[in-house]
Amino acid sequence: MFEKILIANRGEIALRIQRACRELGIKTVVVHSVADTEAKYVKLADESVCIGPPPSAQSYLNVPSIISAAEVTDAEAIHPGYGFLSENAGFAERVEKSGFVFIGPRPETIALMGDKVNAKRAMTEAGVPCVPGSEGELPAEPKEIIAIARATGYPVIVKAAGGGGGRGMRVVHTEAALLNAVTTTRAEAAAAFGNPALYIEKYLENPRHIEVQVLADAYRNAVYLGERDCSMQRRHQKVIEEAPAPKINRRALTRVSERCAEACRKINYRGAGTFEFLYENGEFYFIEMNTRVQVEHPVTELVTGIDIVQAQIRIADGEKLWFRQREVVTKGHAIECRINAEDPFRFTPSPGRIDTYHQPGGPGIRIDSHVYQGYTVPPHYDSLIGKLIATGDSREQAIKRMRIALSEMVVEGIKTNIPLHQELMHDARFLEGGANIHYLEEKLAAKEEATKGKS
Ligand code: MV4
Repeated sequence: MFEKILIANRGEIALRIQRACRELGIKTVVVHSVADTEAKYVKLADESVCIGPPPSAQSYLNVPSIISAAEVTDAEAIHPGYGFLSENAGFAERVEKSGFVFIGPRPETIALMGDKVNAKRAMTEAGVPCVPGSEGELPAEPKEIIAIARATGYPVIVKAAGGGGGRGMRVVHTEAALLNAVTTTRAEAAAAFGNPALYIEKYLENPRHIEVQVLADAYRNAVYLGERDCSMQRRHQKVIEEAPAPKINRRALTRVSERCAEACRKINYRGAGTFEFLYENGEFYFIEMNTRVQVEHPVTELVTGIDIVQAQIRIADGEKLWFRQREVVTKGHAIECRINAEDPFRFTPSPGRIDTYHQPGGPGIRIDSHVYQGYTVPPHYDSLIGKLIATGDSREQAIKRMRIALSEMVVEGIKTNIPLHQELMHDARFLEGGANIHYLEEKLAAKEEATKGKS
């Protein structure tokens, strides 16, 4: 096993990776920006290296500094966490060319999935059902584009091959609006991603966002660890995630999950991965694959008992998968509330000093957070200050425990979205289960309308 791993990330996931390393008996090196010098997880690490000023571009995205830090500390492997360089194929390649192990898939796999047209083609070939639409990249010829959209059927969505996660896409309702939408999206894609390639899909009006977690080793063994429902989101930021997904077509889910594991074997996938699907009318449609550990991985860990971060490390170390698909049994229910330093209903960031902090606890409560009383949330990064995760034998029990935990939790000095979570844990549509990706935004818009002029 590795003796020392460098963690190329910050915040709660840097601490989460550090804990996985500790349990595996691996020493840790944390790289950090000037803004994170006083962070507790930096002091907890065996070693730390300051790699630059607060802006991410000069620190957490600074590839030469990170590689140098690995060299001077004699780290053997680099864990990229999520965000930052985690899905940057060029970084993964530099890591490996410099003689370190990248804890994640092969650079070619990251590049393949980063191009959404190629990713869809690979998944179609591997038998994973995709959203109907253009076969591959859109041609330049207007007549052909019109024919493709017509064959797909309106409404359609025009997406950038280099996009993903909600960037670079446009919904088109009529043929009259098509070519302008294509021109605009193409220009945006060229500017934002350096890749003007586009594709078209049937626009699904009211889907849920369901994702399948997989683990694959370097020897074409692959398993799926069940699904997560991530539909409760606002502006492509997930707010609540849960496992298993309530009110789902279980037979369709099992079938699609098996296809995901099979696709991993086919493309020689390695490490942890997530297949993102839209789910509508009992059917799953692949949209994208994420090649990193995800923020919401704990809900899967809690229903399967499998430590996904440790699994990533063991797989990167060359270990063969140590369990089979039939040994993956999910039990109970888990719900995660993302706790953000932000105004709970206006969503403006609220960095600053946490003057008072009390963490909840008790049966079925897990908190993944790097913050503490007296900690200052820096303004330079995303607003996630922790994840509150509740488990129970049933969804109802998990919700009850989440309500209690939220009521116990005290964060003063900055604003957090805890009040939003408290409201959602009593929201009739959430309690019913199975709300779609638009539900939260519609609820917030209705609330905004109702309070207009009152404040
Ligand atoms: C879609 C869609 C409807 N139909 N594709 C947004 C993020 C990116 N990963 C894909 N996205 C969508 N693709 C088709 N064919 C609706 C969305 C979408 C969405 C998807 C998942 C979670 C939240 C979302 C919010 C708005 C739109």
